[in-house]
Order: sequence, then structure tokens, then C-alpha cells
Amino acid sequence: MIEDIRATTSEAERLVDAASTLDELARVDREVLGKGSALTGFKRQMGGLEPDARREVGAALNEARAALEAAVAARRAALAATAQREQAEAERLDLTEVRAGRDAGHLHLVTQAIEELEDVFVGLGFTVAEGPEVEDDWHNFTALNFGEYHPARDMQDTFFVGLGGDREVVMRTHTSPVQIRVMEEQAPPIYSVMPGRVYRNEATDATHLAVFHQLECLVVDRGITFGHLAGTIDRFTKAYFGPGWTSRLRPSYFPFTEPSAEFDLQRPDGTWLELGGCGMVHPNVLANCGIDPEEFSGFAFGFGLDRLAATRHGVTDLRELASTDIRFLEQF
Ligand code: FA5
Repeated sequence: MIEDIRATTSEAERLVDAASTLDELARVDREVLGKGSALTGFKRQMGGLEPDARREVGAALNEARAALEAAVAARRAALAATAQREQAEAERLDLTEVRAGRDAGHLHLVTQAIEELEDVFVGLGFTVAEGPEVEDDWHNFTALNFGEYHPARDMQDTFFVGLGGDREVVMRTHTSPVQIRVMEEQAPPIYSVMPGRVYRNEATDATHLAVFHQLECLVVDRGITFGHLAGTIDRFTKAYFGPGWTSRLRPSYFPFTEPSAEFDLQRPDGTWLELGGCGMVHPNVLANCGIDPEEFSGFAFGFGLDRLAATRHGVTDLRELASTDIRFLEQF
């Protein structure tokens, strides 16, 4: 009988090892260890044996059962690991979008615009400067001549950051704070452009984003006039869009420039694009940065890069610029 038990056990182990799915293993498990199994049959036959033989057969049966249970558990673990690997492989998402024979990617439309404009301005003798996107109140507002309670602070809906004192740290609402950083660090003459990302707490639509990009331009030198401002705007407009484009200035208000204007670009078909704000740097702003307004004057302008790039490429909804859809992105 002991021989039979051993033979049955090794046949059962072969069946367990041969099970190729978890379902099949469950069936084999019932077959070799369940109530109808050969092992259970041997147990029933034990009643007719002598006590010594019964003890011996009982020990052999326990050993066989333990060995088979271990074999089933090991096989189950192996099959479960394979199943998990196969599922992971089947559900794997390829996020790289790399396709054979094509470039792996290219710069985003807005980044391309920034780089082209930097080239235009560097060609005109400007340097490129950058500043932080998380700003303090001094650089984003106060040094730019926004009075503490002046309603002009509401011109730009601000995201406040929970750092420092109340309303002390903000996501910058425009690139103008970089003007302050440049003037604090550098004595005139200054000819600088400052591209970057800005944030406003406003609802998005086809012409407004909550996170967008601006390019700021600052000139501070002796004898700088409004004519230099208008000429520079017209020059970069033609360099970026082509000779058929012109610009115009409309009177406006910004606390940090006096006089102030808004500037629009005229497309070759005669329609207008409202692009940015500009003006002569306010004497208070120069003084806030330690520059003598009696000796130096300057102009500044800042405009929306997203609007500019969208116009150039015929994109009618700015929200598309935040799209990750490869079918949109690969067009540019
Ligand atoms: C300013 O941000 C001033 N800092 C501009 C400036 C600089 C004036 C230097 C004087 C001297 P304004 O809030 O108007 O101004 O924004 C400038 C441009 O940014 C707008 O004309 C527009 O092109 C773009 N812009 C503003 N809000 C959004 C928005 N929500 N989504 C996309 N573009 C925007």
C-alpha cells in the first residue's frame, strides 16, 4: 500500500506541474487532494489494517498530502506571477509616441515662438533675462508702482501662494517683475527681453488661458523716447510676421508706465490683433530700482506669446496650445 501511495503521489505531482492555467490547477487540486481523490481512498482503507501498519500508512499519507499541498501552492504562485506579467504586458501604454522613421518630437509652438523672438531681439542688440515664476509682492506689484490698495491690483487676477505673510507670495501675473530684477541687478544702459510663463486666476476661453506666456522688453538709457518704443514694436512685428504687418498704439493705463499704451498688430487683411501693453517706464519704478529718473529714461512693453504664436499659425482657440494631442502638435 505504501508503494501505491508513493506512485499515486508522484503521478499527482506530475499533474500539478502540468497544469498550465490557474483554472486547470484548481481542477487538479480537487482531483488529487479532494474527497474523491486516491489519497482519500487510501485513508478509507486504513480501517482494515493492523495497528502498526495503520501507523505507517497514516504517516505516509500525511507526508504525501503535505508534499502535494506544497506542490500546488508553488505551482499556483508561479502561474499567478505569469498571469500578472502577461496582463501588465497586454495593458502596457506606450506614452512615447515614437514612430519608426520619424523624429521623436519637436519644440512646442510657443517654445518655437520664444526662440524665434529671442533671435530677432538678439539681432537688434538685446540680451535675454529670466526671473522666477513664484514672485514676492515687491517685484510683481509694489516696485511696479501698484499702490497697496490701488484698484490696479485687481487688473490681474492673482493666484496667491501660502508662503510668508498674507498675500506676500504670488504666482507672477506678468513678466514685468523681471524688469525690476534686471534693474536691481544691472546699471543702465539696459536692452533686455524676458520671456516666460505667467499665471492668472481667470476663466479660460478661446482667447484667455489661466497659464500663458508673455515676452517683456525693457530699455533704459539716456535719451530714450516714445519714438524708440513705437519703432521697436514695429520692427519686431515685421521681423516675426513679415513686411505686410504693421502696429498701432492706443492710449491706456498701467501703473508702471507713463504715458501708457496698448499695442495692436494689423494683419495684411486689415484686421487687428490686440497683443500687449507698453509705455515709458514710470519715474517711480526707476527710483524703486535705484536708477536716477533725471538722468535715465526707458520704455517697456509686454505681450502675449500664446496669442502671437496662435495668430501666426492660424490657431483660433488658445486652449489648443495646452493640448497633448499629437495630431494637433505635429502640425507645427
Ligand atoms: C500686462 O501684463 C503688462 N505687464 C504689460 C506691460 C508690460 C505694460 C510693460 C506696460 C509695460 P496685460 O494684462 O494687458 O498687461 O497683458 C498683456 C498681454 O498678455 C495681453 O495683451 C494679451 O496678449 C496677453 N494676455 C493677458 N491675459 C491673457 C490670458 N488670460 N490668456 C492669454 N493671453 C493673455
